[in-house]
Amino acid sequence: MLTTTADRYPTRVPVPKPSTPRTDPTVWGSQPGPLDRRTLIRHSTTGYSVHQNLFSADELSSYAAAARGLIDKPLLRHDPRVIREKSSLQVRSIFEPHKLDESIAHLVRDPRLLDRARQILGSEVYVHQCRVNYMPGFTGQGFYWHSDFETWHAEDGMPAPRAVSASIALTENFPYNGSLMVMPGSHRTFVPCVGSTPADNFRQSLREQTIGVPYPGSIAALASECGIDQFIGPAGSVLFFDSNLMHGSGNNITPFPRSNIFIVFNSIENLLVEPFAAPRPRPNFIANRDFRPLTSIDS
Ligand code: 6CS
Ligand code: FE
Repeated sequence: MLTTTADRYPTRVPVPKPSTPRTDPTVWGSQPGPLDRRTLIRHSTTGYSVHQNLFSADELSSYAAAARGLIDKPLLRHDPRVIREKSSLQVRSIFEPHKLDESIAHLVRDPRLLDRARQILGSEVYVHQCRVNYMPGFTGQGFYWHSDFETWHAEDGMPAPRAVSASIALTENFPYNGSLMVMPGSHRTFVPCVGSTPADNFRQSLREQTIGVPYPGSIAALASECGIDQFIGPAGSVLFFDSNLMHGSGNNITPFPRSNIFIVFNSIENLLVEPFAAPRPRPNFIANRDFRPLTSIDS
């Protein structure tokens, strides 16, 4: 008998629906790990935590070089994993860099990241999605306010917000070069979005998201309730943020690129099912369906 997973976070609805409270924990269980109690409480309350100096400058510059090297790879010129900016056609994101570069393959299995993700999610984890967002200087287009979980629930069939993103700064994240803005505490509210999901929506949404975008009224309400924080810091800074945290970034008109690697760890207790609000699942490079748990490498 085919079992269907209950949809506890309905979205992509025909008419506006009020926001609903999150009915899941943010930090799952109380497993031992590298995060102390104070950090776990802060992560649970605000929906994010910043981890400075996890990687050495040498390690970081090799990851940054690897990410830059992917841009000019002739083999990738017409690869669907390379997403270009709508206006400048410069590379906006490259998905699955961990399958394209050996050093990034190691990074996703680095215990300095894995052990934090396992502790927050209270289980073994696998990579749901990995991408480099390049946010090039002068022409980098931003990402409008959104909850990643809203998209991963609707279009990838992620049942619950039991996933955490690690954003690793490859270049300095200044306040003015398109750094990530987050609304602390917004992860505790689920904002249903209006509008059904077109087939193959990802072909448009990864360049500019128009479906799964909360109404300005909901964004304003959350912003006045939560405020807005910015993730800024030197290359090597790492932001862990909850899958349902409301976030966005502005355009980058400065000469300084804001390139970050995003690794999304999903719990093996939260495996993808059929999309909750889309005609069919997205491709594997956006929503990985190889659910084998990650094993750590010696860093
Ligand atoms: O659709 C997605 O999965 C991607 N879109 C955004 C704006 N953030 C999360 C993810 O990279
Ligand atoms: Fe996002």
